Amino acid sequence: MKALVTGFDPFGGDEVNPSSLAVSKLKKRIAGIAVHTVELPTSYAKSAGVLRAAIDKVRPDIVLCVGQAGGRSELCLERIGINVQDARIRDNDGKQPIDKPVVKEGPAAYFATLPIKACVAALRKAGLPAAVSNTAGTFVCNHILYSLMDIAQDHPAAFRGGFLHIPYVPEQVARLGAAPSMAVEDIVRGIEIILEVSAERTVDIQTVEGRIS
Ligand code: PCA
Repeated sequence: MKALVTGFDPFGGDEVNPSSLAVSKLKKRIAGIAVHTVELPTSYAKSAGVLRAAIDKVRPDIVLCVGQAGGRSELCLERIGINVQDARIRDNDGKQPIDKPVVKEGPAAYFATLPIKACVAALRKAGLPAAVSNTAGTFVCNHILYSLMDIAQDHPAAFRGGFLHIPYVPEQVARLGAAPSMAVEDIVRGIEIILEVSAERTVDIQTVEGRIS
């Protein structure tokens, strides 16, 4: 079993991105899974190409992309990527697309294919705050979740994929001011648990994680 885990480089004027901080600390082998990592640029134009090249090279069974969601307090397993690019800020190429599709004439959305509810349950059992999220936003993280699942549609090597949005790390909140944060060690442990659960099961559990808003 092989896993590819990606993080993003810092964006929006920040000095670090907790996703690449955490991904760089992953062990090369977790519960029998060979773990490969790559950093993606926070760029609408370039990120999906770097991701596809890594998938072509590694030929993983599982792909987990990780990105920062400043302001969130939990490890958020994203359910869905939508075919929309609508940027509130510029990406690292200075681009700010408004209401553009990720893939012209692609489907409106793709679901992640990792067992997100089983992952959330296992994370909570390990004492880590976790949730199913029904929106990855409309910035580069949503773009990469949509692109990942679009690549999965016709890639010669079958893989399952998903996206994890993570809170700030404490050093960012020390600079930026009041917001929730999570220690990088806890984020690393969370990623390990997600990989273990995703390797173990292809079918998700049925638990109540729905939200009214
Ligand atoms: N978070 C951004 C893009 C890169 C990252 O780490 C997002 O949520 O879209």
